[in-house]
Amino acid sequence: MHERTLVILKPDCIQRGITGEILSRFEKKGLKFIAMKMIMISKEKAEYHYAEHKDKPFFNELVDFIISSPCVVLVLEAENAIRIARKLAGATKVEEAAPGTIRGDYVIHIASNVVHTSDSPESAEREINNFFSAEELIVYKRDLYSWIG
Ligand code: 3AN
Repeated sequence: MHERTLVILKPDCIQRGITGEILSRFEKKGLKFIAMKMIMISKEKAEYHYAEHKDKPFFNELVDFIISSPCVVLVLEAENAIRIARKLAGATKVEEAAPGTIRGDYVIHIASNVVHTSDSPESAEREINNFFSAEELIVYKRDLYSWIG
């Protein structure tokens, strides 16, 4: 059973003009894009998305940042999509993010770290439903990937 994960290209990604480069990393890996759109995230959706961090000292900063400018939100599908997308994103702590990962290559501060990726199947489902309706998740076949769909 293929797994789905939510990825957000955060405001700093769009502001820096590296959206194409970052999308390309997920695309070249072979993850299947089943939904993608550019949006201004509402405060309400941002607070719901980051609900697990609501008691952290950086919560307000986190919400204010994600609503500050457009984001690209996408849903990727593959076997183990959640862990694969997190590997591509790299470690949260910038000094631990390996070169070759998105954060390893593009991030110097934790508060401006280019991408979000879901951390568990439960989070992925909640996060996908926060940004996409069922009709927006497109079911299609990829001929070149006939063995995985
Ligand atoms: P990840 O995005 O790697 O799953 P989480 O879930 O631990 O990381 O944190 C969510 C987001 O909160 C991070 N991507 C980062 O933008 C932000 N964040 C985490 N820790 C801090 C911190 N100490 N200061 C500012 N922002 C932080």
